Amino acid sequence: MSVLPIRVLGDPVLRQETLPVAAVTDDIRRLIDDMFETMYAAQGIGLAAPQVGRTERLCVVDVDGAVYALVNPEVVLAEGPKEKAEEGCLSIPDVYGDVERPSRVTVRGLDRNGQPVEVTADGLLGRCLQHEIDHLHGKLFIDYLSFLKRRSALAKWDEEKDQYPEFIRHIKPGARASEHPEEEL
Ligand code: K2U
Ligand code: ZN
Repeated sequence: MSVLPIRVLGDPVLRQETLPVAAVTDDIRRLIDDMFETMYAAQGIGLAAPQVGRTERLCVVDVDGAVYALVNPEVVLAEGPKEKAEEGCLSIPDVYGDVERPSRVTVRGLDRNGQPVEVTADGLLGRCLQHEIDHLHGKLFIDYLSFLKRRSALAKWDEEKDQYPEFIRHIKPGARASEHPEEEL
């Protein structure tokens, strides 16, 4: 398994529509495994294929131990009151904004074995699923911000983006926050 470089805002791959996966092959399973490795190393709770430069329609999530690899996922039901919460994105580091989303979604797709899977979730898992599925259609959380908040977010990104030549963010393998920082000497 490999930790892959993450594509950041400005890379056109983040704005492309992904392609449905025709069959869940060993190559797709390898990509899924690499995406989990990359997500954990980046201390994320979700990751979509375009964020590692791939156009397959798939994402991975791990929210408090609720772990899913979803191939060709789609939201089949969005319900409940809209809820606003702060979001970030591994592809737009250090930029945050409040996003309003339906509080509960039902998502259908295929798992890593090509078997149908259906997830109904609210809370952080529900939000993460919506964030990741947006990625698969070229949509980013900043698109939901008001004009002024998006302008402010993009101004901040303008200050940060020079750290990522060619829109590539390199992640150190195994770069998890230590549980015992006092030991990090
Ligand atoms: O797709 C991504 O960029 C990973 C996102 C997933 C996410 C964004 C907003 C709300 C929920 C999930 C995050 O950057 S992962 C970082 C993170 C970690 C803990 C809680 C929220 C976000
Ligand atoms: Zn994101």
